[in-house]
Amino acid sequence: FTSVTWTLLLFIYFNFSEESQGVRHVPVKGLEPYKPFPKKIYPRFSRESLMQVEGDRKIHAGDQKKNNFVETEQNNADLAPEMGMIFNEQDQEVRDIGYQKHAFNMLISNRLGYHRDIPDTRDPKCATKSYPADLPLASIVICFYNEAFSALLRTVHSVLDRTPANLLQEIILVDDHSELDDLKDLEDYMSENLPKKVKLVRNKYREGLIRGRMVGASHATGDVLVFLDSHCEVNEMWLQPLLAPIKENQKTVVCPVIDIISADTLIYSSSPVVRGGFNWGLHFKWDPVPLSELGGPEGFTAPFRSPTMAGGLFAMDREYFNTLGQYDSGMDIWGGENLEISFRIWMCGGSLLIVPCSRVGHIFRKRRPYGSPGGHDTMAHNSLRLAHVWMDEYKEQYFVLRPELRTRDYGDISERLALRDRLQCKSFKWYLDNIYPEMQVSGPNAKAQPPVFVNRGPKRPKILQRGRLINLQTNRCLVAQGHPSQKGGLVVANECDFNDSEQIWTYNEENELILSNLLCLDMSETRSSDPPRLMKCHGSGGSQQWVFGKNNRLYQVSVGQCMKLVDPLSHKGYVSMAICDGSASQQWHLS
Ligand code: LR7
Ligand code: MN
Repeated sequence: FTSVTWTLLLFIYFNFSEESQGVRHVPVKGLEPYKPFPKKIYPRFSRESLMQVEGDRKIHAGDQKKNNFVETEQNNADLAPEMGMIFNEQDQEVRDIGYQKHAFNMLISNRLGYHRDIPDTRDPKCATKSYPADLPLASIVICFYNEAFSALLRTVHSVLDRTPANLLQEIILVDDHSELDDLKDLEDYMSENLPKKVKLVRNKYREGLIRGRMVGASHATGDVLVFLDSHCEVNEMWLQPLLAPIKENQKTVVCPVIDIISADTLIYSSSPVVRGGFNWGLHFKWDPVPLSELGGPEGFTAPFRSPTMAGGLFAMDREYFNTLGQYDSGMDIWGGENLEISFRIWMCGGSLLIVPCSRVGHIFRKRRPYGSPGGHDTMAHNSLRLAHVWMDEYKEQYFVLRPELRTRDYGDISERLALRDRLQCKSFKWYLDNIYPEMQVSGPNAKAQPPVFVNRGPKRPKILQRGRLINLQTNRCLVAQGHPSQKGGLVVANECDFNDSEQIWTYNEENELILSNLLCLDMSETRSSDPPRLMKCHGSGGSQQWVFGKNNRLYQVSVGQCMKLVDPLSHKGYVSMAICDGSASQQWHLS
């Protein structure tokens, strides 16, 4: 009966007790006291590689003088597509590991450093607005799990750079038991480079972002809590427009407009003004803003009501956060808490607004780069809790779509039901009728007309050029190996046939290359060694973004490499991606 047996018994006990409760409920007070990270030098990317890019496109004009690269300012307006260019194996490694661990281009994130200018995406009228001088003090809470060091620090610095010091009580970083090595010198960086206002709390166990935020909030001392994800950049005058409506009414919860930071290029771009909704699968979605919500003398710059929030970026009076029941601490890791707090705010007497004059960028990834301990579907677990506590008879709409969840255990919700009772919250029917009338309900509860929407219409990128894509070494044309309508089909360099319209490419202002008006030339982001192929155009750049550059090169933005004819002597005409070297096999011309 040795230690092995004991370990086994403990293992069984913990697993069993977790299963039987449905969740591992770790109370906030059981928090481990703050422990510093062990020291380790953070590996920085090679400066030489960047200098080559600089020489090429002057993307760091004015910064060459400075020695410490990480301190350089990057102007987004000059952010060249070649920012992700790969010059050597080390670059390749940073890029590939970055995509694996973080699902965005860490090579570019690292090269950007911790400060950069971003475009002011606000409506120009916002700049003329003024706010009261005596706004409440903000505590910024940022939870992170295995975040890329450069993205986390850019988040923190953007807050420090663009927030008036007299409104900033503190920034609380909650490390949710991260496992990455390169986060270990955060403590070092903080003591050397950051003001005391930036604090670090480490969770002893992986709590997930929901309990993580509760931990962060419990350490806060400011009047207002402002939650941010760990891969954000706040924009000009972002905080004042959020604090002002809260000062006016403690029960107002506000969200900024969430701008888009591309996961592939890190380019910051403006988001349309939309509001939050959801579907009966209990997934958050964006909706157009009904005309009735906009208008008034302030027009598009006035805060407007939103049925739900995306979840990560919002500000709320700290006292109100507590009286409204914080979050459901029985929810794990990720998902559902955004709808839960949205329903709770509206049903229990508060209101949820989006403030168009406050803009914060967020890196939108195509996949979530982490799982949950034990591989549990935490979204389903959390949604079940939310449905059973808040949705009354309408939870049936969810179960119609997810019948397998009808009998799934969701743990103890008695505390949350008691909260709903204590706060004397309204019914879910009231919420649907008054706050989200456009939601379609099927069955006996079907509803009246949805309101009229602002119609923005799809944007069509302008065509810059049309023609054949010719490899200059061989004078062969890039064509589909099979039929150009075949998704996933490869492209090869063949004899040009000037009567064949299926060899015609269009190149547009989104830098897409579209063959025969059908499919886009595309690269796999995670398997950069795969050859280019034809895929449905997705319109979000990155893997479908191609740039013609110096030496007739055809540069792929997300992969950071150039297209190359593999063997000019072979008639097969295979192409692949390779480090850009200006050689003849890498020269292409669209004509
Ligand atoms: O176990 C975890 N522990 C954490 O601390 C898992 C995550 N986290 C951290 C993570 O490092 C990040 O800072 O929590 C934050 C949010 O996690 P993300 O970035 O993986 O989430 P997301 O951006 O994919 O998802 C959105 O929905 C989530 C539902 O639970 C949260 O509410 C996120 O905050 C939310 N993000 C946004 O609202 C940003 C805009 C996205 C949109 C639309
Ligand atoms: Mn996020």
